[in-house]
Amino acid sequence: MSRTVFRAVTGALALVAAAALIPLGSHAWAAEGGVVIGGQPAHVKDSPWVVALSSRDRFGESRAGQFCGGVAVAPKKVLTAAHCLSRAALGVDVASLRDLRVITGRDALLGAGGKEIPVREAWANPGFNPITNAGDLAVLTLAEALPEKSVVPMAGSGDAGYAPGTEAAVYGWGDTTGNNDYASSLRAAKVSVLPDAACAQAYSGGGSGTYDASTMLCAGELLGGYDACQGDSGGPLVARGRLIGLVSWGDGCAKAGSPGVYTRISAAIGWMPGAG
Ligand code: 4AZ
Repeated sequence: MSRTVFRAVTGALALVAAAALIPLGSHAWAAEGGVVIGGQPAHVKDSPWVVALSSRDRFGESRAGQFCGGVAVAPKKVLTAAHCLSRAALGVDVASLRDLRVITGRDALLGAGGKEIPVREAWANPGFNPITNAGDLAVLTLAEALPEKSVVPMAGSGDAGYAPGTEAAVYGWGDTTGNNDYASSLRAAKVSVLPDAACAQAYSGGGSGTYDASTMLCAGELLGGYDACQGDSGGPLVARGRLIGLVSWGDGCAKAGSPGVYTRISAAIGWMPGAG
């Protein structure tokens, strides 16, 4: 298993599974900021398509079972990262999870608002490569439809949102410091879409993964400080009102010279099941 996949695992799972895996403390983390790193509180009333993935069986009650993010792109369809559903992340096969749910309409994980909707079907891209991280996308079919206003449109290829320099926002309940300080309430950070060369240079193969501009998207800040982190995986990167990426991987969080890598939505629209 790659280190990157392990980084998708939340602290709660780390308690369950640490014995068999690389200790989190072995990684040199960036240690500043807040979401997501460098972020601020965000509210599902403004971004109703952001959801949390939950399994209390696997990850415990303390954070309502949250272990990854997700994003609604149709009333019954939520996208997340394939690595979130991997055996490496869950400790079991996703098919055997009895309580996989999407938490919608709730900022604070332990708050009362919103809904928890069971996942009726989970499809993880069988082509996901945990070594290079290519193809990091999964599609969840919900047991109950979300309101039409709770979905975000996907940005097709050619959408202006993919242009380097575009301001985007990444959302999640993940680690806010790189030290396992998980957010209890939704946060978002502004990041810039970066030139593919920034990630190609940072991730040329080896350690964390291999950047592939045709299926991945590079975002962050060249000086670091603003980024997604562990627990944010699968969550949305949105620019100009459209979904351009899913939080996927990176070397640590918010480090200068190590931008965040996202699944490029335009590259997956053609092959993801049930598009539309
Ligand atoms: C993760 O493990 C993860 N800084 C997400 C994003 C990044 C690194 C790790 C990018 O969920």
